[in-house]
Amino acid sequence: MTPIITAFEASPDRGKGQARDMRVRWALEEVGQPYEVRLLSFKAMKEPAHRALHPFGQIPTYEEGELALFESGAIVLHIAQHHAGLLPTEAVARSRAINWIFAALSTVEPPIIEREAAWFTERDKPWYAEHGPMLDERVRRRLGELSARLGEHDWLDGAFSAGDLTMVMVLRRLSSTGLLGAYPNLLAYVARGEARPAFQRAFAAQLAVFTAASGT
Ligand code: GTB
Repeated sequence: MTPIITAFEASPDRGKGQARDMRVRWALEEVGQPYEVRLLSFKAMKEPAHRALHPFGQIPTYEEGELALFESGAIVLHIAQHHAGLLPTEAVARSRAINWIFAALSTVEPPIIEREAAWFTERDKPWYAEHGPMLDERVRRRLGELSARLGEHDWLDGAFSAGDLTMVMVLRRLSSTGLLGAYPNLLAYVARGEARPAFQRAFAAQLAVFTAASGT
């Protein structure tokens, strides 16, 4: 059965691979699973039909027969668990790879999102002069720790896994900030992820949505 995912009809990043359907597209491409995409406007995302799938009225969702999922991490994990290629088969190594999915989403991503949200909503407020550097520092702390663990390895724990896919997507959120620049091994890690043919296909598919909508 071909899964159906949802994505932005008009992504604010103009299809540059930041919206979270990109994680799902990349995972599907890695395992060679074809998929369909239902594009949604911001209005449609908040309507009852979509909220029945996604209680928070967001993208991405994933439908496969009777199954409907609505968290990008859960969707990536589902894909990785049901197809070969994104998780080791050996149980201990598999659990460690899953551990990295959660580390990306629960430990590394939150300070990145908090920093970005504050920049969008508070940067003209008087307190931002103190708050902004503090949020930068929280991100740097996590990047330093991650950089130390990655060292000179290509991937976080052996072969490329769903943990790396999720971590690379989380780190890409910093692309426009310059914060990754202090960690050459993390920059190289993100570049290695982006160089994977499956990433390239997913990125092209997401960009094509914007290109088609804008007629460019
Ligand atoms: N925890 C959920 C998950 O991981 O699936 C979070 C899902 C989420 O944040 N979805 C966002 C959404 O639907 C899109 S991805 N937002 C619309 C809304 O809440 O009304 C977040 C996102 C959006 C846009 C950019 N961008 O343009 O750079 C980057 C990331």
